[in-house]
Amino acid sequence: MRMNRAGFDLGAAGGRTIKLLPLAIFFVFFAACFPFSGDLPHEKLDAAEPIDGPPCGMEPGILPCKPPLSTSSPEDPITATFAITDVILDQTNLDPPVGLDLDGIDSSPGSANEGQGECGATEGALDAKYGIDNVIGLKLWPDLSAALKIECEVERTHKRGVGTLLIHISGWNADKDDAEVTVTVVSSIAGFHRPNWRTEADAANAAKDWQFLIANTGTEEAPGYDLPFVVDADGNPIEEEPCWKPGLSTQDWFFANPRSFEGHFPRVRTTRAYISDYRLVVPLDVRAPIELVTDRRSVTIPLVGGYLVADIVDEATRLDNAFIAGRFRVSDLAVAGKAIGFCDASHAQTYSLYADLFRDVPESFLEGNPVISNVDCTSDGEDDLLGGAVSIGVGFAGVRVNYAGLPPNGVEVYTGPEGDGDPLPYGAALYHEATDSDWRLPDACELAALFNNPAMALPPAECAGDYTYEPGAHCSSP
Ligand SMILES: [Ca+2]
Ligand SMILES: [Ca+2]
Ligand SMILES: [Ca+2]
Repeated sequence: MRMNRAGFDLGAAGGRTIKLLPLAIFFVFFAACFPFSGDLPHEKLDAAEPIDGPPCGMEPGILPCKPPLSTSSPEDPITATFAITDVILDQTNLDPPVGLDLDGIDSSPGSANEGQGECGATEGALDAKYGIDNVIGLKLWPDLSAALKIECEVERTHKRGVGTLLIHISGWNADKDDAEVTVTVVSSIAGFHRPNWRTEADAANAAKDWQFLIANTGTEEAPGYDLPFVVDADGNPIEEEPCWKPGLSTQDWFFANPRSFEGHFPRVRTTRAYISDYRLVVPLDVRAPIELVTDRRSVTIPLVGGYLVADIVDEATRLDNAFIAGRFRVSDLAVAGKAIGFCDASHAQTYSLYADLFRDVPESFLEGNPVISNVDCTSDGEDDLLGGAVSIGVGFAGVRVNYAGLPPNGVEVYTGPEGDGDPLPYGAALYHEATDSDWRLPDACELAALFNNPAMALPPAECAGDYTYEPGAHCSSP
């Protein structure tokens, strides 16, 4: 039962479970006239008959071609879970930058369409080499990175097992080409170094008396943030965080955050991923955004026509050259800006300058009606109508780890030690709805306002210089 609850092993869980899937959520994808806006590249036919479709191949900026359907079988046995590491937002020093040529137009310097941007946007007018569209990584983020250290914050939080993004592949034939694999993306609520666990059932059994709690970790002097922590049956914290030992990273086990699930099913899940020459291609649904979480801020990434791409390398022990790319609607970007710590409303108008790809995203687009180019610009800077979309590409790597399932007993808000009743300083009640037992994602501007302390939105001191995760003392034992 736990495996069904966790949702990862749906393929193996039998037809009864699969019938319960809300099919409409998982299988609706939208079509449009732009390359990569939702349509996968046409598969190479077994016969030598060419068909029209967006360009595909192994060159930078485009998606690899989908292999023939005959490469996949419903019995494909391989599953693998990877944890993402080394997130790179700032693309300044990367040549070429990560990302896709999302519009099929090369407006890079020296190209025939040099400087062509949408809606008169100035910052988004120049593509990178190969026509790659990544305005956030090349233009917006370098301007912001002096004030924010998200890459460092993500690393220090995810390495501890909090918010770690887990990419789970199933239905893989273990070969270099597979036309159909299922990919699920969830974030972890806690991770532990457990060399002796072998299966998800081991994890569930070991954790059957554990409590997964959400509590404020701060003190009166240094107000903190709501973070998950785990105690055993005697109330002792379980602190053996992941060790990330090279070559032994599957000794690290990660429990999924129930936030990543709708009922018993993962929110970010597709059966339409494929693998071409060991390059994984995963279409992303704008209505099921990936959540990137640190211990003091968070960002949801609702990409229109987004993809996750990654090379599966070293006998499937690592992901390399991985990225998420797509279109970020300006209105969504304004919301995300606040959650990551840009608390001044005027930033919202600024984002319009970076509009790159198309003028607006009408609802009809999401229903498969490609009418984008008929929509007027609305981002004139003189009203609150924020139009357009901004291109993004976020690079990362991945390490093979193990998936422990959902917390066996769910997650509770910590309200104080038993018999005491006093919540911790700045207790969870400050920032949770009374009925909300999920971990609410940190929102930097909300926290700064709540504590009347703008410093709450600033990066942690240890992110001022080069940061490297130091595994705990328990990791030095053999
Ligand atoms: Ca397959
Ligand atoms: Ca462009
Ligand atoms: Ca382009």
